[in-house]
Amino acid sequence: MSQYKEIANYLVSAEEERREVPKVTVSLKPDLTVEEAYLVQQEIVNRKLNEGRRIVGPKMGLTSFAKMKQMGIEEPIYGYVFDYMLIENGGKVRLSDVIHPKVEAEVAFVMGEDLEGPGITGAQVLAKTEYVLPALEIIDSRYENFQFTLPDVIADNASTSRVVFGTTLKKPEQFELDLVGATLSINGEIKELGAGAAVLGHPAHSVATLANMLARKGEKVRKGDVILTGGITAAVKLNFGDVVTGKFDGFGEVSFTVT
Ligand code: OOG
Ligand code: MG
Repeated sequence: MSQYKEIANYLVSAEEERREVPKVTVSLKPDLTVEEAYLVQQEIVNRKLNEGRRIVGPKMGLTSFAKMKQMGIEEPIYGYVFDYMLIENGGKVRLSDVIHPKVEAEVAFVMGEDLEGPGITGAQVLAKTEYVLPALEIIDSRYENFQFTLPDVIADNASTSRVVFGTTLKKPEQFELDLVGATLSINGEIKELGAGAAVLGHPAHSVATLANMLARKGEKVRKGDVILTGGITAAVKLNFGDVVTGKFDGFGEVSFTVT
């Protein structure tokens, strides 16, 4: 078995058994590079596809200037959302299904056409977008204490765990997505707030960056992909009984309960 596949199995076991594990770079592979981390991630994706899971779309992570600065990086990361990760709006996230979840408010894009980099711009993204919609992403690093290096988090499918999409679909031209404000409340109390501009200046830039990153591997963003563009707000830790609500200006609400 390749070492990448071995690391992929280590991380999928942690996810499936709902337990946190030491970072890959602690001892499994201390010299893991970003390029190798994406090969591990690819093994995770292949394994899930072989098990009959379906990809909903790619997701971008670490797209806020604050998170990039904190991680000391110049480029965001991506991972993949699978069908089994979807929770309906108003539904439940069971704590027993996850490890130490956090939630963040995001804007998602549904692509109407393929987007093939390099050189994709935000304007091109908007022209090829079918709809935009609000989302709450539940991230759940498989690593101890939710702590990791850049290669670790890439290998771990960018902490992807669950997603709740809102039910209000809008055409992107109805909005100035950089100015869309969002609040993230737990049990009626606002915990975090922000605007679309927190995401690389404009959420469309996040999709453009994704297309340009995928182009390096000869891949593209596909028509029908539902893409999470990255947290507008900081991520908030979830606890049993939390009622979580994301309110997005012009988009309505997205919510779920932690049980
Ligand atoms: C990595 C995933 C971050 C986002 O929107 O920035 C992410 C992490 O912070 O665990 O999904
Ligand atoms: Mg996210």
